[in-house]
Amino acid sequence: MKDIKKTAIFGGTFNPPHIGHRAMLEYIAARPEIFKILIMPAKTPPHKAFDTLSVEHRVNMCRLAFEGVKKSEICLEELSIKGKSYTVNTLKSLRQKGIQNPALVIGADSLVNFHKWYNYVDILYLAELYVFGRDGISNEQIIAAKQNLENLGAKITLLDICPPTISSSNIRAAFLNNENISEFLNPLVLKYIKEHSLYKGEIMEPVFVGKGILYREEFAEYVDILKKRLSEKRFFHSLAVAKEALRLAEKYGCDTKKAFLAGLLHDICKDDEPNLQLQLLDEFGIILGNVEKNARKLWHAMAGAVYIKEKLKLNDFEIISAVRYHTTARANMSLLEKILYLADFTSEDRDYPGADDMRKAVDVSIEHAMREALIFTVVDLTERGMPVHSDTMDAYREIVKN
Ligand code: DGI
Ligand code: FE
Ligand code: FE
Repeated sequence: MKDIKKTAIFGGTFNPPHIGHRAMLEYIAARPEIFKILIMPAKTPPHKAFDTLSVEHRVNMCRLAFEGVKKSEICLEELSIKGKSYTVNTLKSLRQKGIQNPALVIGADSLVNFHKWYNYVDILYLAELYVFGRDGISNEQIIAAKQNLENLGAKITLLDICPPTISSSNIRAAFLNNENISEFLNPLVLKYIKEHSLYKGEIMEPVFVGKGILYREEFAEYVDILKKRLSEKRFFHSLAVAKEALRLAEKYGCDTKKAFLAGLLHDICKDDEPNLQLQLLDEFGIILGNVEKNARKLWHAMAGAVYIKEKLKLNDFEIISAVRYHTTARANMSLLEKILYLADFTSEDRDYPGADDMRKAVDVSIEHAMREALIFTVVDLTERGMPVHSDTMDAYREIVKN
C-alpha cells in the first residue's frame, strides 16, 4: 500500500494567512505520499462576524500567501455549503467529488479536543489525521489522545513539525496598534492588507437591509452610545437583534421602528458592573424580588428599561416594557414584547446548540416560537439548577401548558 496517493486537507480561517501556514504547507508538500493539498478557507462563522473578514478578502490573501507552494490549490468547498459547515460534511462532499484518501491536517491542540468535534467518529472513517505539534501541548497529551482515537479506528500520523507560534489574532492586534509585523507576513499579503485598509479596528456591524438601512441612520446617536457602553461582541449582538426584530415585525405586522429600537437598546446595561446596575435600580425605586436578588443576569433587563426611560428620556412605554421583559418574558405579552424576546434568540450572531431550530420555529409562527423558546429556557435553567423567575413560569403556563 506504499504508493497510495493522499490528498491533504488544510483548513483554516486564514484571517490573515501567515508564514506559519506556509511553513506547514511546504512541509506537507515535501512528503512523497501527498499528491495534492487542498487549502480550504472556512466560512465566516456567524458568531465571529465581528472579527472575521469577508471570505473574498481571505481567499484573495490565501492566493497571494500560498502562491508557488507545490501540489497546492485553493478549494472553496467549505464555502459552498449552506448553513453551518461541519468538517464531516465537507469530507463527505469531497468524497462525492472523487477526492481519494484525504488526510486532514490538524494541530495537536485540535487532536486533544477532537472528541468535541461534531460527529467526530464519522470523520475518522472518512479521513486519516495528520497532526502537527503545537507549543503548549505535551507529548503525553498527544499520545493519550492518539491512543483513544485509534481505539475507535482512527489512522493518525504525527508530523515531525511544530510550526512557529504565530497567531492570526495577534497579527490583527498588531495592525490595530500600528506595530510592525511584516516578518510574519508575505510582502504581497502585507501590501494587500494596506491597500484594502483591513484590520483597521473598524467595529463590525451586521449588514442591514431595507428599512434597517434607514433606521440605522436615523438612530445613529443611539448606536454611538451603544458603541461606547458595550463590548464589541455585545454591540454586534445588539445591532443584530435590532435587525432581526425589524424582520419579524415586518413579517408579523408589528411597528417596525419600535421593534428596531427595542432590539437596538435591549442590552444597553448588560456590560455595566453589576453594582452600577443595582444602583440605577435603587435610584429609581425598583425593589428586587427574591429570585431577582440572586440572579444578576436578570438585572440588565430591569436596569435597561430604567436607563432608556430616565437617562435616554425615550418615553415609549411599549419599547420600555419590551426591554423590561426581554429576559424573563411574562404572561400576556404584547406582540412587540414577544418579537424582542424571540429576536434575542434568533439574531444572526447566536450559535448556541438549537439556534437553527429556533430560527425555523420563528418563521412558522410567533406562538410556535414562543412555545419552543420558553420550553428551551425552562429546561435549560432547570438543568443548570437555576431558579426560574415567576414571570417566566407565568408565560410558560400560559403559552406552553395551553
Ligand atoms: O442578554 P442576553 O445574553 O442577550 O440574553 P438574555 O437577556 O435572555 O439573558 C440570558 C441570561 O438570563 C441567561 O444567562 C439565562 C438568564 N435567565 C433567563 N431567564 C431566567 C434567567 N435566570 C434565572 N435565574 N431565571 C430566569 O427565569
Ligand atoms: Fe439581554
Ligand atoms: Fe440580548
